[in-house]
Amino acid sequence: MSEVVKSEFGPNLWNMWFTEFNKEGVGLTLKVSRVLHSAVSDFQRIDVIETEEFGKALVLYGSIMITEKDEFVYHEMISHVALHVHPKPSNVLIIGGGDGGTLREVLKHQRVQSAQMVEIDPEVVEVSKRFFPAVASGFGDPRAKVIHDDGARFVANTQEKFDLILSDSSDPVGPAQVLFQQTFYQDAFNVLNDDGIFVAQTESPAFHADNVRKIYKNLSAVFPTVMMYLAHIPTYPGSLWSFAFCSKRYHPLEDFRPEYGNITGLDYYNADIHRGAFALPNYVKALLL
Ligand code: SPD
Repeated sequence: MSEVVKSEFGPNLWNMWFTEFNKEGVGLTLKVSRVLHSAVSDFQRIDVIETEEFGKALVLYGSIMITEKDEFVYHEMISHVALHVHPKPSNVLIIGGGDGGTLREVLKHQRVQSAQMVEIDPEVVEVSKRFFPAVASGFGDPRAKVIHDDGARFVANTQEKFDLILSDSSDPVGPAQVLFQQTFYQDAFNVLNDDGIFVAQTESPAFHADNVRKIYKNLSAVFPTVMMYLAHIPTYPGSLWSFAFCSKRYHPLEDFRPEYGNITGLDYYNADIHRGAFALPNYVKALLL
């Protein structure tokens, strides 16, 4: 006799799909096997879904922040590029990054003595610890410190100086909007040491061309060196994601030192990727003119 297995989630869920609308008329659709968490924090809507192809995904404000399958690309690329250029990145500041993935990568470098993460939304940190322990693995490191504050307010007020600032924000809607403005970039510049580096995630050149243009204009008004680099992230809009390397002194290619890292076990970043990531297609170069 066969047994009917009842799903506690109901029969329809097995045909459930999540669509992130990337821009008018375009979206990424993933088949969902379970909804694990849905809440509205003081700052945003937070969802954790389990997808068939990419494993668990953290969705903030309707936009995918990480998936288990491809988070390594983003987190390795926002962290290791600058960490292989700066000779002494002792004091690192992460703005946003509540899931902990950037913190995890930064802490792989033994030259980092302190890594502070300023995340506005404590619920994102809690959700990541609960559902993404492999991403949140750096929170227990004695060099890590988590501050719950607005990142823009923090850099405007802190008396501390940093060697490296990584702006691991969500998209420029909702609470993260301010992290793409010139005022924030100027405040970040001011709290960097004289040879400091600032790296920011700068959205999709394919789908957010106007945003990308504005962001680079704002950055170039502040930093003497601003160079875009790219990474392939399957679940981000357009699958092609951009980052800005902004610096007071160092050049991302001339001052690149593969030996600074002395780390193994990365799944995306390597010396060839470091160099190749700064090669831009012509339509992307045109956004920066
Ligand atoms: N559209 C997605 C942009 C997300 C950038 N931040 C991701 C945070 C991961 N730590």
